[in-house]
Amino acid sequence: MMPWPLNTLLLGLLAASTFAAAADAPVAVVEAKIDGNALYQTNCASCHGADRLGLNGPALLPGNLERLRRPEAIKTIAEGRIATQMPGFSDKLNAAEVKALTDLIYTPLASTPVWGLKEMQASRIAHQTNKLPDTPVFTADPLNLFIVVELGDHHATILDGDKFEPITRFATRYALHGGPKFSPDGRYVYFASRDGWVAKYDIWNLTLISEIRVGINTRNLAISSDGRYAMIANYLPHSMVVLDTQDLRPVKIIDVKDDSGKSSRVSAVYDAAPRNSFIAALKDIPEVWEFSYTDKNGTPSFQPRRIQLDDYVDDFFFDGSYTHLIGSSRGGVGQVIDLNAGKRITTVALPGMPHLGSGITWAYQGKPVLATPNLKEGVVTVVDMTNWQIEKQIPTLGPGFFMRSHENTPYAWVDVFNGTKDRDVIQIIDKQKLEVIAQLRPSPGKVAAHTEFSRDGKYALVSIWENDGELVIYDAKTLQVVKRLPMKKPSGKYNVFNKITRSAGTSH
Ligand code: DHE
Repeated sequence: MMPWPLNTLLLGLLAASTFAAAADAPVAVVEAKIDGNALYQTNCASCHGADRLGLNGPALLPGNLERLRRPEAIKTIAEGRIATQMPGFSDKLNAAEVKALTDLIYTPLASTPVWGLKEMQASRIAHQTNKLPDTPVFTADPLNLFIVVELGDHHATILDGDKFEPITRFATRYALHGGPKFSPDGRYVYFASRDGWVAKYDIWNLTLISEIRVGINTRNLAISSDGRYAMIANYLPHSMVVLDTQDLRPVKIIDVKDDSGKSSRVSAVYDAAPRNSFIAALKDIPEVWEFSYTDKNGTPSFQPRRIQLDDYVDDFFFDGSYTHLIGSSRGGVGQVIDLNAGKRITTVALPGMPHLGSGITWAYQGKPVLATPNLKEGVVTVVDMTNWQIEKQIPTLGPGFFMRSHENTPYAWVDVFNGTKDRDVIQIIDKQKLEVIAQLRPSPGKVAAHTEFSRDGKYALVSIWENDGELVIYDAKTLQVVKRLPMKKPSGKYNVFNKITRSAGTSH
């Protein structure tokens, strides 16, 4: 980085030349040039990376901004972006400075970063190669553990889900994002960080096994239902990566491109266990891709089955049998895709910006319903999954982010994380009345978000989203606090049993 921003130097030169020329009028007027790069380093680099390759914010390169037109980019820099951590800068930067930043982010880098097989292999670290015991080194129920991701200082805690006592706490890569995923028996947990690191951790032996960097800017990862493969979705490069879960060795890298050669970021990838496949949606190409992992002759080919659509899919959810995918795009309509037929069968009039990734299902009057919080409006939308009609819009105190329930509780819990006020509230919805019946303030004045239930559904754990935050543990029936545990910005917590049994009340 330059010791002095270019605009300071130019202003200095301008002042000097004005002084020197004072005696010899007329003076030429030189306009100070705004240095977009210096502005970027001051205002953007801490989240988007000094090199614009992304950190906990996405990469800011022309190839990754394809769906964001310049006027929208200007608005985003000035006003912030809904449903993300991106603040508005209009109080710090003037219009010309915002424009200079916009010009910068639409300028290609001098050299395009490469992250291929060679780079991945070189990054792989085998922390543990010895065979470790096949029984847990602790006495707690190995299926009723919670993995708590603490974003505040980039650690994870393994929590005994009966005693609510930490078993261990260990450092993770920087800025984990998305739910960690488990092996089918719950022994191993896999993490993905926003900057592309995937880690495999042996919960029973409390030991980190291996790590590999699979991308520069990563979305999320999925584990096959047979436990053999991990599939990772990337924003940068425009790729998907398959790893052998045994040792995290790369099995296949898939360039994400359409027939014309246009490449795309990947919105996310999920395991569709009943179909024995991974399903991914693309951000810049209106397609959904399915990768079967049923072996015909040894290693699956991981050739995508491409389902072409009329609209992009940014956020999505599946029905219980994984026959239907319900997708939405920022500002678009909800579309229901029949994965067997390989086409869109209907649309759903979802208002605002539903957060389908946080959707949950339950039985209501004998039929399955899907409920989703909304990132833009104070409403939880309940959709009848037999006919894709809206059953009810439940008004809430403000836009939410995460929603959770469990088979053994009559309630669903939703936060006001995306609101401008009441962000310290968790609202409790009665799943049969379809209305809010209680609201909790776990720690008044502090942001509360992300609930997860214990294995039996008797306890609900809520995060206080602060660097010096907490897990607040509730009796899910009486709605009384039973314990508080200090944690560093516990962004999410994941119960082994609920995840590996695919509880309808949690994310998969
Ligand atoms: Fe997330 C899950 C996408 C912003 C915290 N988030 C996910 C998943 C996706 C996603 C696709 C599911 C992945 C999985 O579990 O396999 N998130 C996005 C976005 O597109 C968005 C809106 C913009 C972005 O910056 O990428 C976004 N997410 C955020 C945040 O700002 C949050 C609050 C803080 C952070 O960590 O950056 C955040 N997202 C989370 C968490 C989960 C998640 C805690 C896991 C939820 C779960 O319980 O499964």
